[in-house]
Amino acid sequence: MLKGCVAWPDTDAERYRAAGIWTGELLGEIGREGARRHPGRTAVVDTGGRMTYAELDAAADRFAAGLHRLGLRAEDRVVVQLPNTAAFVVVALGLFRLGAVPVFAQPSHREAELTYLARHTEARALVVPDRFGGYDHRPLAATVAASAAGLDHVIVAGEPGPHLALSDVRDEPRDLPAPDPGDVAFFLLSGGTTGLPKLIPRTHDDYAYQLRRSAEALGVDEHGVYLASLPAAHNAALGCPGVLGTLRAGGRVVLSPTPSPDDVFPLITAEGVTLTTLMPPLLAVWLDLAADYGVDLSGVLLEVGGAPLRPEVAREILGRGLRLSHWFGMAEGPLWYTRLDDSPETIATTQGRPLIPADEYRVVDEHDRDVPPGGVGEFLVRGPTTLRGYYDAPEYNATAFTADGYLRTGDLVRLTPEGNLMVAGRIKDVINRGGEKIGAAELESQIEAHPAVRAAAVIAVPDPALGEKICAVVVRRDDGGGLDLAELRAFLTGRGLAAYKLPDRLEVVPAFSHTGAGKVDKRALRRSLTGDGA
Ligand code: OOB
Repeated sequence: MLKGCVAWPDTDAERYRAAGIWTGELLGEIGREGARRHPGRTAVVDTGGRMTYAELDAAADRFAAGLHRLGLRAEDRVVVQLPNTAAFVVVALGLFRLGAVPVFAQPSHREAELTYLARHTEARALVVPDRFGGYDHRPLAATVAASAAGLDHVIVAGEPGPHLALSDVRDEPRDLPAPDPGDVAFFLLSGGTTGLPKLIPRTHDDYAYQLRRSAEALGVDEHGVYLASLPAAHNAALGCPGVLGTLRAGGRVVLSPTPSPDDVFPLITAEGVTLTTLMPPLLAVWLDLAADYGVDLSGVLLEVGGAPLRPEVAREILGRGLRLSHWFGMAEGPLWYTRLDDSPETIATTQGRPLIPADEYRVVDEHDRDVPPGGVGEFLVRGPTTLRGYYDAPEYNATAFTADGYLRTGDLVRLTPEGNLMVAGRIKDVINRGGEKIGAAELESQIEAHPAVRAAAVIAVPDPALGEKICAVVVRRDDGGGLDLAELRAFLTGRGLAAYKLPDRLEVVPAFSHTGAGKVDKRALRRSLTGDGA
């Protein structure tokens, strides 16, 4: 196992292998069978063009060989920040084939996040686009490389500027030693833990099983056409079954640069999309605009999760004859979903049943005692796709998992008598802004760097469109100078923080009240600012 990662205990690993859950499949094999069986069929479509299975397979091999020639080897970490383009797929498969370990960053991440990821994983290379969404990633990459020791290679998809062009990182395919399927294939970013963002190691064995199971569950085979409209770097679009699961099944992947109707609706019609993954706020926008754009969504299975989906919206979708699967998911591994033949009320009001039949789960109170049936408690999960430890975080791991290996999700749930999951809230200090997760502690420490701020507490405030927005509550320093929302946002942007983490609202209070445990009493803050103490 890669240093800093926690393996499953041998007894569990043996059980998962004996049950045919972990099969030794390598993620780098994705695309190979398609290239053999139907080389001329389209594998990937993006705004720049189309790639067949044969082209994708060859490009991934050449990229892996090019990295090898540069001196990269198995287990080397590579931060990958690419938008939804064919380059994302080529880079991911090439790295898997080399056995190097991609660290998937979001396109919206900036200096603060990328530098942290590069340093924390001791990355040897960084892959970025030239420009995306009007932003030039090349100077950003230069800054990150300059402050992360050992990051020797910046690779740019597109015009490279002073860096290496992705199109030049290629060589004649060569035989590379196969990685161990039980080892880490890539890292995902956690959607919310205490302190700095945590990294989730996903192994070949565990992710290959997630891809297989989720493709089976949603009926994705070689006729499937998957639209990635959320970033492919996020578990929801990467592997549920997403980009990788669709290619594994021999289907076609359509990559949209953004989830906005202008980008996705023409692709849905032109490519005959059969499945896409969405977070609830976008779903509402798509529903509102589909008729105006003349797009027919009836052929598309809508896979929705990541944040609470209002039952009224779900009922409207089903009422229009559209197909919906309602998901609870985490980058850490747990996945639950409603089946297509579940009743409309089950689909509208629950997140369904486990995707992974071998998962073990509990709903517990604050003393880790099982709550009575139907009661609300924290959701604990352990299983063949759920990590046993965050990367290089032994102290945090001691609290984030039970002694017997269950992940404490930080989500409050209850189970219906039929065994369906209902998310009821959370105890982790995270803001879920329309599906984007913002760790309060990370943002608070950034805000506290402002000279006018003595102390900061970040809380969620309700928002009709996004579900939650970010409110920064601060106690000022007497001598710190002026502070308003626009200035605070500019300050945080100047510190290299991604735009989705910027506060939507700023409140100044004279002092914080504290709980008995000495923490800022966020419930009291929420109550005083929103009338809601939940
Ligand atoms: C997905 O993954 P992450 O890692 O960005 O976020 C996980 C967290 C969960 O712990 C929970 O707090 C929240 O997102 N969440 C939901 C939810 N699904 C996820 N909260 C309420 N209702 C839901 N249906 O968000 C993710 C990963 C794979 C598939 C789908 C979503």
